[in-house]
Amino acid sequence: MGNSSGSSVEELQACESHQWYRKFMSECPSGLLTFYEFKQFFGLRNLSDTSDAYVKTMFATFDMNDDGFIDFMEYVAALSLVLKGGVQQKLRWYFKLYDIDGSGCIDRDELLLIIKSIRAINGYPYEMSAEDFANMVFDRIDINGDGELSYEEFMEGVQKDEMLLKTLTESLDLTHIVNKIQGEIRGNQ
Ligand SMILES: [Ca+2]
Ligand SMILES: [Ca+2]
Ligand SMILES: [Ca+2]
Repeated sequence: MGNSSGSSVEELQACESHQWYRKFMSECPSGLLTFYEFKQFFGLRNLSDTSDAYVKTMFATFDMNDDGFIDFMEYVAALSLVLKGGVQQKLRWYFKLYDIDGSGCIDRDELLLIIKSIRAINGYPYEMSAEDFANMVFDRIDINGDGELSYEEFMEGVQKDEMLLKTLTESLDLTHIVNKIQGEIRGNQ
């Protein structure tokens, strides 16, 4: 990152935060986003049961104090992760998201559910079946072959593997959704 343009970048970010704050407060005057409002906010409609469960898990990882609502601080934390977070930071968050039962490992069923949900949300066809894709992930990064991905296996394996990194991180499409909303915010100025 260059230092010469630092101040203008910060100004831009401050300006954007303000826009995001306005959007948050206009769509959610109470200051607390429920799961239903969360889906509305990100334009997620008519989700299948699988996708709905996935988005609910996503909501839960953003709801850091587990009170069932996303407040403005949690919203800002989520946005800054999506917009400015580094790879490590994002992967840590993905691990938490994918480990649905919070056991500290991602098992095959959890990964399969995630892959299916991501595909349902993205809504375009894939060459490889979700089952084959899950098996491939385990072949590549379940180093000790116990059928579960530990935090270390996930962090190291995904970072070393360009294709998995791209698929597992870009496929969440939250960045894409956020970019879309940013476009709308800019358009309304
Ligand atoms: Ca909360
Ligand atoms: Ca688990
Ligand atoms: Ca393992």
